[in-house]
Amino acid sequence: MSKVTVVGAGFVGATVAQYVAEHDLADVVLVDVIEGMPQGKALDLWQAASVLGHGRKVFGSNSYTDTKESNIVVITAGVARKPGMSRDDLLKINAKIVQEVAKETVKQSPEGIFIVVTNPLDVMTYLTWQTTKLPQHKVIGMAGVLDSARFQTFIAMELNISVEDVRAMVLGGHGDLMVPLPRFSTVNGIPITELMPPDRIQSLCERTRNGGAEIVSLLKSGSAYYAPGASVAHMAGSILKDKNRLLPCAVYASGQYGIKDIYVGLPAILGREGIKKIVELKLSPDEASALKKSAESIRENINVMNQLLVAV
Ligand code: TXD
Repeated sequence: MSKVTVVGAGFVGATVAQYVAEHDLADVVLVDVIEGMPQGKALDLWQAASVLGHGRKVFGSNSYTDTKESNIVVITAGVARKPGMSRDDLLKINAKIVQEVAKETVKQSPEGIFIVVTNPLDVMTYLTWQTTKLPQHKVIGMAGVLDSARFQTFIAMELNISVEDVRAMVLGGHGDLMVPLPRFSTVNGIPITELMPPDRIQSLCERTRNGGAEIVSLLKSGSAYYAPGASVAHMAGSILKDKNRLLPCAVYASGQYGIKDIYVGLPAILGREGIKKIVELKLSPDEASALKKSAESIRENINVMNQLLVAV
């Protein structure tokens, strides 16, 4: 029996629970600090199971003891940036939350694989690794699957073709400096560089980099949750079914691509034990320097976080 715990039963957390159950991947435990809310969403999702025709159970709880022996722990707990709040304020608040969640969940599931979703993503994934003291391959961040899904969707829209045939790769940090890779993005094996002019590709890359902000500005309050939820469920499926999918994930780099000792989005093979391998591609000088720049900005943020946490 597989069990997935999702901490933070907000928009992304509840959507992860929905897709994991609907795709018959595992039973789900939804945890939140708000009393009654995870229980209500879980009961609603469990009732949907009888209509949809799967047998997965969804429990809601305010207690970590209910999460014990999970195969996967997903961390979405955190707060969103509010007017007047600096990036550092947000970093500090979410770092305290993620630290607490990581500490409590790893006690219950010391064998689990952790998928981190809370922003700032690469830094929170590093913090989860630091806090849980788990091996690096068992702590993974979700961002690259989502950013690549956005790029894939924009490519399909541009060419007016089915998104099913589009595969794209976005590496680097989950922020303005992310690195979409048109050379490694194809429509059923045909590089998109053969199918559209460079200026159109550049504009799709730009839209991808702003993909999160585009949705925030349309929603007015809150941020994206369907595609993020689907992306987490996709990663969970590769782990639970030991599928060895090659997906861009935030992984601990130990020298790959010339990057060391930080979490950053790289192509990786994902199976039962978590990250089985980081795949190294030969990047062009421009691609390599964009990835380095993105990695340096993550490193700076990790340093800021460590200073903020020491100061508490
Ligand atoms: O690509 C990606 N990684 C992302 C990241 C894509 C989408 C969203 N991304 C980030 O995920 C977003 O910036 C946030 O940091 C998280 C969660 O986003 P969501 O939209 O789900 O936020 P909500 O709806 O505010 O949910 C957060 C929940 C909320 O119910 C809080 O009560 C809960 O987190 N929370 C806690 N739960 C447990 N324990 C603690 N301490 C706690 N603190 C808050």
